[in-house]
Amino acid sequence: MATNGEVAAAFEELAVLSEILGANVFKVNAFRKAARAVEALASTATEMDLAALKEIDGLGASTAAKVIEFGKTATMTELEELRAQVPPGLKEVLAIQGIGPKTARALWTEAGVVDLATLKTAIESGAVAKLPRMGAKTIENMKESIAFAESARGRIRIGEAMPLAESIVAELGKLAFVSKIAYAGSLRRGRETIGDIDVLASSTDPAQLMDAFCKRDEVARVLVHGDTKSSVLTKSGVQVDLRVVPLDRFGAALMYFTGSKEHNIVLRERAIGQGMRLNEYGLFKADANGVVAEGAMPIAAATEEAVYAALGLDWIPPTMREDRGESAAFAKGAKHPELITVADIKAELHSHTTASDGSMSIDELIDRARARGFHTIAITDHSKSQFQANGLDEARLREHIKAIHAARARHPDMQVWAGSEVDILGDGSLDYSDDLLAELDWVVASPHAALKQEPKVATERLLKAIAHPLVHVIGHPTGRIVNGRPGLEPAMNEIYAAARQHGTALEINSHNMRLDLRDSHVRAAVDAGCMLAIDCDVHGPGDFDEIRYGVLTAQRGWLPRASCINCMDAAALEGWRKRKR
Ligand code: DGT
Ligand code: CA
Ligand code: CA
Ligand code: ZN
Repeated sequence: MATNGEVAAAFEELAVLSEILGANVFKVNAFRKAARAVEALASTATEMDLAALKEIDGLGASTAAKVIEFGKTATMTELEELRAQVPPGLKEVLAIQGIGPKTARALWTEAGVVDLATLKTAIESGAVAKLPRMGAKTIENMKESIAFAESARGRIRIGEAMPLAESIVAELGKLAFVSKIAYAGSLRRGRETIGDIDVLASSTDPAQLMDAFCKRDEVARVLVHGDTKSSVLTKSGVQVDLRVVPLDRFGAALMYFTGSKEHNIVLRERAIGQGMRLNEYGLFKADANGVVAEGAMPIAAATEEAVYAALGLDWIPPTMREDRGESAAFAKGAKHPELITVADIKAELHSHTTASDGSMSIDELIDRARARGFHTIAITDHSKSQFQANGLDEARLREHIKAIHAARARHPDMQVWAGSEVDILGDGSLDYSDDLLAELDWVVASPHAALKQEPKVATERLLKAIAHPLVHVIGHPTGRIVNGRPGLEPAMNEIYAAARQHGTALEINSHNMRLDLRDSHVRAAVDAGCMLAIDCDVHGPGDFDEIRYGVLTAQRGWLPRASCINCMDAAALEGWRKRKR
């Protein structure tokens, strides 16, 4: 059964492809609208009949029929036709920051660009500069983005790796001859980018398991097909390794292949210091010369807990296995840090409705927040400078505040705040007057433009926003995009000190493309005594699910619950909000 996300993605691709092919704007918009409509649907689109689909706001006769077709064939005839007309390499051109479908079309039809390589040639030859609206600055930006994209290639975002690994583990795990299966490596440690996906399994029929793995739909090429290890490359260019290990050694193998390498080294040295040897087969007793007897049975190997315990340690969460002090913090008897989990998050404090660039109404957003078990939702649409995101001018914001406050009566069980994600302008001033900001319950201030400032200028800019008495949270403080753009590089120590001094929280934006603050920032901010927010920057219903990536990042930064405003109970959070009102 196709999910609404898959149907919406198909419509979005239809929109992009038809725009590249020069279709009229009504047609392009119809596809975009259909994508939004399906994405926002509470029930599964492909389970509905044609009549019901046509009733949905945003779907017409033709798009509704496409939903039906997608339900039956997992694709759309028109989509396949358009795909066949557009050079496949244009996808990577579109992935460059600042190149949308319109620009891609111009590059393709007027400068012969069909992929990244031809784009680079066309820039060098001056062909791109001859196109309309291609100033020297735009081209310079394009060149930087290309260089950045090339350097980042090879590591994929966790948001791409996780669903892939989870489907492999879930589906292979159902096979009768698979007794245990889990993903390991950097993915299990929750890193923001993943080099390759490592999967471990125990099986009563390893050969059959390897066959099943190598024959999966997403596999483009089998790199290695062995009895204990196979490696494949997926169609999207991701390498996945599967290793089969004995069931009674699964814990030791999982520890070894989860890493990090640095963490493993610390553990191995610890083992040696205690007269033992640790490897992927287990923890073994060594003799006076440090030698393990041939064929010796391990002291511990079946579970991670057993191996850690035999080393005198409590089980260390994978997100903390980076040799950043965890072996001391988790020594038996030490009071070790407790990690935040998704279940601890009780509020979403950065969200968008249809008033700016979100896909949900105020009521739907509140309903979805309640369904997550949250007690508080802050509605923070974009401010006026974000015109491309339909940012609200003063008059519209005042109307929006009224509408949000009116919604409270319909949702007395929820704490609903009228807020704004107000732009931090290039000079650190905010996009609305203080008078208007004071009318809001909640203010997230975020940098969106001018993200290539000198570090000194960027520092001053953020410090000004942090010190503003009406600002509660700094949203995605650096503006970086994972594998996309580096963002601001302010003097972070000054940022943490000011945030602590002014009681302004710093956000971990959970979206897997942002993860901003990143893990190392979180750790330093916690050490500096800051409060942090973990938010999803919700634009559509699916965005609530991004919280897992924000929580993994928080764990990697050793963020305690007490330092996270989203973990407060409703009254405490309200009290925290009011300090700035
Ligand atoms: P990645 O794939 O680059 O995102 O990072 P990892 O951490 O997944 O690294 P990967 O796939 O090369 O290896 C998986 C784990 O296996 C790694 O985290 C630790 C373990 N490992 C691999 N090679 C070595 C090694 O030479 N020494 C030790 N101690 N552990 C290793
Ligand atoms: Ca890996
Ligand atoms: Ca690997
Ligand atoms: Zn936002």
